Amino acid sequence: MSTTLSTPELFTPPLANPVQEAVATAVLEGLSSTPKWLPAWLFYDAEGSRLFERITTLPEYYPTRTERAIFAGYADGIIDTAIRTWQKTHPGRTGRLRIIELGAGTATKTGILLDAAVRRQGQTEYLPIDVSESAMAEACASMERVQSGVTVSPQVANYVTDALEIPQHNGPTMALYIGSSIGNFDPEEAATILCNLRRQLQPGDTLLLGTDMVKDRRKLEAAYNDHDGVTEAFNLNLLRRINRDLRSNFDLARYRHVALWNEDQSRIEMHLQSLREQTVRIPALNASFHFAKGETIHTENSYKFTSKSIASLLRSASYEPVEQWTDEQHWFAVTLATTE
Ligand code: AVI
Repeated sequence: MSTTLSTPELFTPPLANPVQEAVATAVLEGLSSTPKWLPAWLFYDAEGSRLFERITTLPEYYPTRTERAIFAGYADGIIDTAIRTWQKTHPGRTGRLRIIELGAGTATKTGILLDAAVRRQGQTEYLPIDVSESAMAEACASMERVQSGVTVSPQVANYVTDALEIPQHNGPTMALYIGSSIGNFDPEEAATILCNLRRQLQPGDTLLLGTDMVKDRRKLEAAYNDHDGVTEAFNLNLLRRINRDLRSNFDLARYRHVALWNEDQSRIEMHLQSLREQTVRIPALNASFHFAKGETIHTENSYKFTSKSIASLLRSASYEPVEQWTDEQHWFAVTLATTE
């Protein structure tokens, strides 16, 4: 007996674009695993990015405003320390500080540091590096609108998977990786990202790393279980995105958002839990996935740090911590580290 690929059961129409192809690969791998998981980058379609922006303004979600307050309080000191660190390895030399950023910055947070650099040295070069061309265009437009004295040179690149290529510079470079974005990667992936960046930096250059800190479980869990349900919508939107990109039929009402502190791993875990036994068909993968009642899809890790774990992550990627700034309650930390 022969089967033909044109039967409705077996024919899978091709996907329209490379992003959908990447979604298909990730979903096939994650939902075929035990336990099931999905990578956190899937959150960030247009709606997911909008929901994340809302999360950063929620009363329970303290990281964004705490980091912003640290920048507001210490920006001049941060810029000064970065310049002095470089001067130690380049005695007698001068040069303008250049700021690069992994991820497209936002005018509000990164702008505070750029303002301080402009106050200190005048015209300042800023190079944001982001995988999303549209996020970059938006960030550049808002940055140039509000920021005089800043020259923006954007680069589109995937700094997680690819080696970076940053242009040479005659003077100090400070690389920003802020917002506790590093916390969404497992420790080995986090070290790889920082190592890739390290290869592009020169002796005396610096990395400014923003990290959310370990704290009371209730405070942590509240930040990921907000009263208005925005984080719940952000988590569930991942299924809506898969439905759209892969023509599947996830019923969002049959899953619930779960966010819990895992003390052993020092991370908040987000999951989507199946409220009943069910099978979901994903036509673009020509596959079906079975869910037991109570089974979960692990959708995100958000690692939380201590000063000690920050130092050991930095050292594992060949950086040496220079100075750390934090808020009164030690909820968030901003650490400057050098390549030597
Ligand atoms: C982007 N990232 C640092 C956020 C975090 O806190 O891990 C993503 C997020 N997930 C749920 N709320 C916010």
